[in-house]
Amino acid sequence: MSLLKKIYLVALLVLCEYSSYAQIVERWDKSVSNQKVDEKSKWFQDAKFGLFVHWGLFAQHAGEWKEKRYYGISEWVMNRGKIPVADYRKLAQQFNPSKFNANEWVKMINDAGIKYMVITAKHHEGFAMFGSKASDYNILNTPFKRDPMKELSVACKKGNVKMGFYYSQFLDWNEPNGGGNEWDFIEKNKDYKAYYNSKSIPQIKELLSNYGPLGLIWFDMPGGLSKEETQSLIDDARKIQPNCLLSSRVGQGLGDFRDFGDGEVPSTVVKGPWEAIFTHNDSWGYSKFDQNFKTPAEIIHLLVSVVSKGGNLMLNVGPKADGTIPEASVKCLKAVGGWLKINGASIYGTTYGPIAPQPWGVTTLKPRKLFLHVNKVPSNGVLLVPGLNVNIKQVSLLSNKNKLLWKKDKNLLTITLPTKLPDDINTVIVVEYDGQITDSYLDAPVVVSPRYPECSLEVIKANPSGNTKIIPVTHSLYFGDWKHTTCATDMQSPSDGITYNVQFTEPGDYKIMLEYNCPIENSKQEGLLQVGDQKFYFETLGSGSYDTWRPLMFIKQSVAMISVSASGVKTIKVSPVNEGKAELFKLSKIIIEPVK
Ligand code: H79
Repeated sequence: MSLLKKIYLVALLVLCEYSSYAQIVERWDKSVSNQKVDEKSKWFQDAKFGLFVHWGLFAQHAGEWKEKRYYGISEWVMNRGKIPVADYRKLAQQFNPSKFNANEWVKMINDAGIKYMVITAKHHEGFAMFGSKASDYNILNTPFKRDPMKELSVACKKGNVKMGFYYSQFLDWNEPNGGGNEWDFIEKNKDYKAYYNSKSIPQIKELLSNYGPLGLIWFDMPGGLSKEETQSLIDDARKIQPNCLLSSRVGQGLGDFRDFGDGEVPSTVVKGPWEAIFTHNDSWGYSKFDQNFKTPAEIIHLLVSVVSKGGNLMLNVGPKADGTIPEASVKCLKAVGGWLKINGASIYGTTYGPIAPQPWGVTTLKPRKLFLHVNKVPSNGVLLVPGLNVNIKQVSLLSNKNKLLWKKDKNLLTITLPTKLPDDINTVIVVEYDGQITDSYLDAPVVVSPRYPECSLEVIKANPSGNTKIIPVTHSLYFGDWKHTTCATDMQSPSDGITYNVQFTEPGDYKIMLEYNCPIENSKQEGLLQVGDQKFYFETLGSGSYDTWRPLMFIKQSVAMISVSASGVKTIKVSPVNEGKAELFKLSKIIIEPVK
């Protein structure tokens, strides 16, 4: 098998591993409400916000090797550049993060409202960022000579931050028997078990033995072990620290909490402990060539969206080789912390929101308290909250406790917002109630209101028919910086398609657009949009091919103008007209825009 083909196969396997959540998350899972919180993972489920830290020798090259700039994830440069072990190891001779200060990091974490930190003890490059007897390729043998993991574990304990270690258990490009390096070593000579026994398992034991109680070990990229062997690795870890959680990437379907793909939020509520991992920019390790940092508003919206589905957000920063954290990340974390200081009650210790996402935002829940996260303000200042079959006691702003006017008609709560909301990014409203809210997340129609510039019907809320699949489509922009878009795919014959129930809150005229990806060669096929019994035929346009290694380009096509004469529920359906040579398109959403 050619090397290229092999890389491609590995990539496919990895992508499958990373984006297979469609198989494991039952869509709109009705049993979610009976979620049982395991005592051991309670702290994790309550924490909601973690800091991921990717720090290693890759911070020293920072994406640049021999005057070549590598765009994309910097921690993979050794692999990408096929850098010989002997050359790469020289980085260790210069590594001296003299500005590193564990207490400053923990202060930043505390100020950001972050409850746990997971730092790379060893990434795929093989270098241990801790003092290790199992391998001399470790930070004590650099000019730095200190063990930053020790310093961090002490500082975290003082600052009440749970500490966790990332450990890449299979890939190790420094070792002849480790996974991944086939430019220095010959694959057929590798003895993965020998690697596990001589380095990986001993180092995992060192981490569990020498740094006090750990919140979790974050494994990544499983390989080389059977289910029994993986279980035995887990048993060994449990013997040392029974309460330490292990990430699902330990492999073989095992582990205590679930991680999705890098940079992926599942499209719906997911039961049990889970985490979405995102990096602040596109690279995990520090890169000199990545300025694509998310703004505080983007992070707050991401956090709220993840928490409303029942998960944690673990946000990554990449410290530099001098031990400092990039200014953009420090500033952003501070701003997010400012928001959490005021609105933390609507995040920590909550469970997923029972109300389906609305045009204004999402919800989170505590017993007798429903939190409304208002990301977008309706133009008439009137907020509609459907699906509330409970007695409302009081509605108020979380930040200043000001009471708001409200009325309830059947299950629809109407709230009058003040002219100026306390927070432009996300204002939280507390609805206090009696009784048990029914989970309308599962079957509520998608709400369309003319009081917003546009309403998106995300495909996850559609019912697929025939062979249609609703799955995350994965691609990367530069190299390994995965992005995931949930799409309706495999609509190839008239019996395939997706249907929505859409609740129009008011009569009016609306423009309907489809957002999709369609390779030029598959374009010019006919599709049909049905709104109630009105039919709108259209021909697909080409937006560029789908390729995992390139940006996924979407096109917006306007296919209908409709007049809604009364508020109420309508069905909207999209399907191919003919038996196609290929799928109609990858549909990401239907956009409904009030005509102004
Ligand atoms: O630590 C960060 C990444 O370095 C790590 N996970 C996050 C948390 C990670 N390791 N592997 N992967 C993510 C997925 C690997 C995908 C691959 Fe590829 C596809 C390996 C080979 C082809 C990405 C693209 C890396 C090289 C090309």
